[in-house]
Amino acid sequence: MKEGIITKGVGGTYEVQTDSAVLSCTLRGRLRLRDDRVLVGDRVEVSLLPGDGGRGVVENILPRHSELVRPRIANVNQVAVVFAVENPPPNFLLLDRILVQAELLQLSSVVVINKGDLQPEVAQKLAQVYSSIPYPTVVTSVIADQGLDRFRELLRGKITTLAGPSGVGKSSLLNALDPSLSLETGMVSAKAQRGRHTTRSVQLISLGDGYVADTPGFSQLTLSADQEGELQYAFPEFLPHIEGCQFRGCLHRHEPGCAVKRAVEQAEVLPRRYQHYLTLLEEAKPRY
Ligand SMILES: Nc1nc2c(ncn2[C@@H]2O[C@H](COP(=O)(O)OP(=O)(O)OP(=O)(O)O)[C@@H](O)[C@H]2O)c(=O)[nH]1
Ligand SMILES: [Mg+2]
Ligand SMILES: [Zn+2]
Repeated sequence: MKEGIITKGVGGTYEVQTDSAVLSCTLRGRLRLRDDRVLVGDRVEVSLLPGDGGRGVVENILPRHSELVRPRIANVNQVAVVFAVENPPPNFLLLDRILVQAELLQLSSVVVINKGDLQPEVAQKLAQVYSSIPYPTVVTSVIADQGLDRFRELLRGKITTLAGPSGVGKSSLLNALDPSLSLETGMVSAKAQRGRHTTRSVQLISLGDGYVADTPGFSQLTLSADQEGELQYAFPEFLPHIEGCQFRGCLHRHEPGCAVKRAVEQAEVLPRRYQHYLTLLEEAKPRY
């Protein structure tokens, strides 16, 4: 029996990557009973079929640590939020939404600021902002061959899903890390017109000893009303201040003696991040 990870599943055939090979596998009967029993990202035990050694049968699914709904992948433990310093211009609210979503799902995040070649100084400033939160942050450029080793380092040993708008260079980055991938890249507008993303199937790409999902759709954050009090903990830079608030249960809006607001005034918390906290809090507010 071999252990491996499911990297792809199409029409009942699953690709399983072991430490030595990529196997084309079917499922043992009882695993087929429910269609959603097996996910890309699942660690599995495989028995090899006699023959050239490239085929096997998935016998068991090992315990799943996590299950992401969109993209539907098991055992993801990291999100790499990718945005471009320019073209398309950064959407900071979207970026913070993704970071907050990742925090609420208890996934670790890394921030990748791509196209650093277009605006090197702006890119460095943005990198300072996010690394002070603190998130592991890297400025990359596929064109100037910048930050790619660091990015590879951040992916090591993890199952990472990429998140970020169309056209920021997610596929280009993965191609740069492994040219043999030949992932499709292209212009934003042309892609949007064809609406290509929605139909793409989930797939894990093996990079070093890590795996990456190049799927554009990371679930959009929708907060339920009962997450109102939880939201503050999804802003890591708030944490050193929360205890200092005058009122227990302070939501850092208009409450007097609020240590988080004080931290914003003293430039210890970025005003934009605080504004986004308020925006997301507003969305989570119960509607009576
Ligand atoms: N200047 C510059 N352009 C880049 C860089 N990386 C990617 N691009 C360009 O940006 C465009 C979009 O790149 P993609 O890799 O297709 O972007 P994506 O994030 O995968 O987009 P979707 O698959 O639509 O989500 C392409 O024309 C790339 O050549 C970079 O570091 N610098
Ligand atoms: Mg892409
Ligand atoms: Zn407060």
